[in-house]
This record gives sequence, structure tokens and C-alpha cells, in this order.
Amino acid sequence: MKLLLLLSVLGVCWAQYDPHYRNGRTSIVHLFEWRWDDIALECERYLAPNGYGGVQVSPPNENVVINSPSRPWWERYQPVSYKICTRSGGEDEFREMVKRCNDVGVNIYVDAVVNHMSGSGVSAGTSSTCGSYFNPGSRDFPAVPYSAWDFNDGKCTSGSGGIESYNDASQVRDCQLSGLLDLATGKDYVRSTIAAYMNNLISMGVAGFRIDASKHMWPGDIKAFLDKLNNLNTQWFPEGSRPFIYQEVIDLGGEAVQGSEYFGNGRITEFKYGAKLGTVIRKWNGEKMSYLKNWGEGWSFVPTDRALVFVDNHDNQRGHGAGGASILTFWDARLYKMAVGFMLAHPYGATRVMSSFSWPRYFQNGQDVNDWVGPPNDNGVIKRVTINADTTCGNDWVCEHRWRQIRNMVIFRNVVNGQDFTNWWDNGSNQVAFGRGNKGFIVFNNDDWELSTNLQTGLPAGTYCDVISGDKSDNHCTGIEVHVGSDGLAYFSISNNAEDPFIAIHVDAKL
Ligand code: AAO
Repeated sequence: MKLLLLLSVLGVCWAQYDPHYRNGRTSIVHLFEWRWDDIALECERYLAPNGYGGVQVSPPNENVVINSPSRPWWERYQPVSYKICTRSGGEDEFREMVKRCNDVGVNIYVDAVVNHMSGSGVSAGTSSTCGSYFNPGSRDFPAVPYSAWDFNDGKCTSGSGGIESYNDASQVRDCQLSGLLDLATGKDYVRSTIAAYMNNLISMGVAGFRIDASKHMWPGDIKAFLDKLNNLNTQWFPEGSRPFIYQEVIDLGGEAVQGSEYFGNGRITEFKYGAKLGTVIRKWNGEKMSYLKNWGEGWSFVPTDRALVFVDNHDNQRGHGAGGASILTFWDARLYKMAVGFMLAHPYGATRVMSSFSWPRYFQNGQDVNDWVGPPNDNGVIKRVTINADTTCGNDWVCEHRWRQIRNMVIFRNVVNGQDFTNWWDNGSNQVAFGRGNKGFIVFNNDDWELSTNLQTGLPAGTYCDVISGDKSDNHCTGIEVHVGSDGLAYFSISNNAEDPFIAIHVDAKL
């Protein structure tokens, strides 16, 4: 009774750290640039049946239409108004998506771009996704409305008006991030306008927000507009639920702004996670998987209940943002699956899976000259996500979240939820294994030789299906079988040439 009371009190005050997952689910998938009607279908036909907890959607508010280059993905990070009106769909489609996803227990999290409006150099006019007029030169966004008073031009102290040094916290917050008009989030009018936009989305049923470019706002300013937010819609969420908040703060160390400054508002994106995991799995800089024994806070990451983690995101999978060359993506599929598998098996952080579109990647002098290329489209209209007979996606949608290895590890994470990190084993090199209490166990071989050993799994005796090489289907395994003895020991053999050199078993895939 006392424990319950304590938990409910903590639940109420910590609610912005809680993704509010339903049905024991534990992961978010970022359906980058998907149309709202396709997301609604995906919630019903795939995400709910396979245990995904929520979707991060691309920014839903009206943005600049950029024609040179032709409709880059990043035009959506240049707001024109807070009308729900983008290439992904209009307000009706958005509402319908939120309802249909909520009805099958899948949450929607919105990417909220509220630090800035369009680029300062964009021409005045109506080249916007809903046709609203705007004039960046005179700071006029009548469809919101915002005018010159609502921007930080007077507050920025750099000579150019842009961020010149990341060692100066005031510049980072008060000056323009790559020429984007910086909103005066210190002003109550701006705070109230942002909150009204977010409250509109909350009323439709969204469960939370990624706050874009949070590093470029003062933590107190973010708190001020978050404090104006309503509780989640009680049609789908318990009374008193606060919106889940994760702030995009890139803190790899060595800059003036630190992620910890934002803990009061919600979680933060832990960018060290993907940068380090990529380095380890690639075996760069002498890193080995055996060093992952104390992964998490032991690697000087933020506390687990403040972290939103991911192997790659929409920026660093194409060289934007931060993390550098070590970041693993679908382009390095074999290593990528291991990294995502490790992330989903490990208890640290709230996990987000990336789901991408493919683009004609082309490197010149180490830079991808096509890093701007937008989603698959016909004359600018985003193409539908078609589904192939083998359940993969067509039309250049990569759908990593449908790869068997990744989908099954999302299920693994649900099955082992709440279990301790147990039975760590390593060979001092790149063969490692660990369990999650008596619910699941995973073994990796990232060495250049075979793994062949008996390991303590902590699992009940029986025959388990490896969920990486196959599935459990009609009480047999379509892939590798693992036999756990009454002492919890099992024999594992993983060739270094295996298509996927790792094995994962859990109690829901036991024969
Ligand atoms: C576009 C054009 C620009 C043009 C602008 C305005 O590309 O040329 O000036 O329009 O007309 C996205 C695109 C941008 C695009 C923008 C608007 O990525 O290319 O600009 O839409 O259309 C910083 C921010 C971080 C931001 C990231 C991209 O801190 O918030 O840059 N991410 C979000 C979104 C992103 C979006 C925006 C914000 C804007 O996810 O998609 O931009 O809404 C350092 C800093 C980081 C900083 C990076 C990059 O990182 O620490 O805070 O991220 O620099 O500037 C090592 C260091 C690492 C360092 C990194 C790079 O890894 O350890 O700390 O090197 O130097």
C-alpha cells in the first residue's frame, strides 16, 4: 500500500520522463517523413501487433517549400506557421492518424520545432506547405502571428547574428542556428503561442514531444512553455498524465551547454550513445565489446531515466548534427543490426528505433553531396509506403523497424522489461553475452573467429528459438534452436561469418 502510494506520487511528479507506453511496450520508432495515412495503417497492421510503443512523427506544422535544392527533407525544420499542414498530410489526416494509432495502443510523439522559424535568407512570399504568406526579412509570420518583436535579433551578441562559438552559451541560445530566425522564447507571448500549438496537438491525443534544437533555448524558457501544457487526452491516457518530453540537446562534452541543465524539463537525447556504440562495434580506436560490461552511466552517459537513446537519427545518418563517421546506419546493415540488438537488449535509457528512406548517397571529399535529398516522391508528393510480399517496404522506404532482427529485439525488450542486467560474460575481446533476469539472454560474436562455449543464461530449462536467425512459429523454430539445461546452462556456437553473428532468446519464444 505504502509502496503503491509512493509510486503514484513519483509517477505524478516524474510524468514528463515517462513515455506513457501501453500494454507493456518499450520502444519508439521514428517514421521519418512518412505520410500520416501511412502511419495510421502501419500502427494497425504492424506496430501494434509487433509491440512498438510509439511513433515519432516528422514536424506536422506548416513549413517553407524549398525548391533549390528540390524539396530537401530539411525544409520541414523551417516553420512558417503552426497550422497542421505539410507534405505528410493536413489536420484531418493527422487527427485520424493519432486516433487510429491510439486506438491500437500506439502513442504519437511530435517533433516540435519551436526554437526558430524559417531561414533568414528565404525570400518573402507564399512558398509554404499551406500557402501562408511570410517575410523572413521583416520577421513577419502573419499566419501565427509573429513579428519582429518576437525574435532574438536584439539579444544576440555575436557580430554576424549567428552562433559563432559553441563555447558561448548565450550565443548558442540567443543567436541564429544556421541562419534560422531565433524566436524570443523569453517573451510570454512567444511562450503562450508555442504552448497553444502544443496544446492543440495534445487535445488531438499526442502523447509527447521531441523538442527540436533544445540546446538553442534556455532551459528556463522551455520550462515556461512546458508549464503551460495541458495533461494528456483522457480518452486514451490516465487522468493527470503529463506529456512525455525529450529534448534534442547534443552534448558530446567540451562545449558551454550541458545536457544536465535540461533534466528538470524532461529527458534528453544522449548523443554519446550512438557515437560510442558505433565506435565499439566497428572496433575503432582499440574499442572492444568486452568494454561494454559497464555500458550506460559507466560510460559517463546521463542517468538512465533522463536518456533517450538511439543508434542513429535522421541527422547523423547523413552527416548532419553530431556523432561523426562512427555512426552506424542501415547502409552498414550487418553491424547496424548488432548495434540495435545490443541497444534493445540493454536496460539503459528509453529506446528509439530509426526507420529511414533510402537516397542516392554519393561521397565527394568525404562528404555526402546528396545529404539533402528528401523522401521518395512524385513531383514533390511523398510516395506511399508499399509493402512487399516478404513484409519489407517498397518505394525506397527502408523500414528498418520491419527487419526481423530489429522487430524481434523490440519484442525482446518488452518481454524482459523490468528485469535486471545479469550473467554478463565476455572473452576479453568482442564476444560478449548478458541476460535480463530469467526472461531473456543475448550472445554476440564480433570477433574474427568462431564463438563456441557454454554460458549461464539464467533461463528456465527448455528449447528456445533464436529470434535473430528466425522466429517461433507453430511451436517450432524457423532458425537456430537453443537448449537450456536445468542448470540454466546452454551451448552457443556462432560463426564469425554468420549472416547475423548474434543470438537472442527469451521466454516468449520457448517451445
Ligand atoms: C538548412 C541549410 C543551411 C541553411 C539553413 C537556413 O542546410 O545551410 O543555413 O537551412 O536556411 C536541419 C538541417 C539543416 C537545415 C535545417 C533547416 O540539418 O541543415 O539548415 O534543418 O532547414 C546543431 C544543433 C541541432 C541540429 C543540428 C543539425 O545543435 O539542434 O545542428 N539538429 C536539429 C534537427 C535538424 C534541423 C535542426 C535542428 C534545425 O535535428 O534536422 O536542421 O531545426 C556541433 C554542435 C551541435 C550542432 C552541430 C552541427 O556538433 O555541438 O549542437 O548541432 O555542431 O552544427 C563533432 C562535435 C559535435 C559537433 C559536430 C559538428 O561531432 O563533437 O559537438 O562535430 O561540428
